[in-house]
Amino acid sequence: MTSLPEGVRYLPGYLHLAVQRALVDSIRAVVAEAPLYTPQMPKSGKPMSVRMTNCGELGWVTDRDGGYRYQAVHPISGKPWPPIPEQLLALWRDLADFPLPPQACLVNFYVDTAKMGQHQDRDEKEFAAPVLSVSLGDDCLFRVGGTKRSDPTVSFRLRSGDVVVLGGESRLAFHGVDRIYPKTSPLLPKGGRINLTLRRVVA
Ligand code: MD3
Ligand code: FE
Repeated sequence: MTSLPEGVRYLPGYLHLAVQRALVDSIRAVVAEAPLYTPQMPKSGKPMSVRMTNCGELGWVTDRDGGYRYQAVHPISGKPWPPIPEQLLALWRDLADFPLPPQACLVNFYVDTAKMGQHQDRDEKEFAAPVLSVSLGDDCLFRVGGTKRSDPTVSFRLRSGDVVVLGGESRLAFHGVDRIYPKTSPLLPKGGRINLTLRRVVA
């Protein structure tokens, strides 16, 4: 496979540096309210290498006993997630082509050695809404396939400021992050990569 699945809108360099910096400030404020935690895989309890938090009325969480799910509160503090920053709501209005606002924003933080295995995003009930992804900080090698795990895959680099809108067929495509390229962006002083995904969870 040489091209992206149907329904992917890949917008390299969509966010200017000043906007990326402002977003990092907003995410720092989110993380101050709702600290990054280490999610666990369902059943095995194996820790993920990516740390996570959320903003919005719902957040995606996972732990050994509860598995993958959306919930209204932080799994450790028990407090409601902070609101989604206005810049992200505006980005959704501009790009999502969906009449309702996002309900969840998952914040993924990757250290140099972190990765995310191939998976589908299917814990939402609303598949008509796209997933909107924002990358900040170091580059990563991203890999996407088809709607079956055995489908061929294509790899590409995601860079700071890139936005991807996943609609149509691609909404249920297998995808994952194979590696981070350390020190490829000066945006985060201590390095690493942040990925934000805006989602509609229930109709
Ligand atoms: C899906 N995050 O949180 S989002 C996730 O970079 C997740 O942290 C990844 O997968 C991350 O569930 C990827 C960006 C993305 C880009 C292109 C895709 C997701 C895609 C193409 C098809 C399907
Ligand atoms: Fe995903």
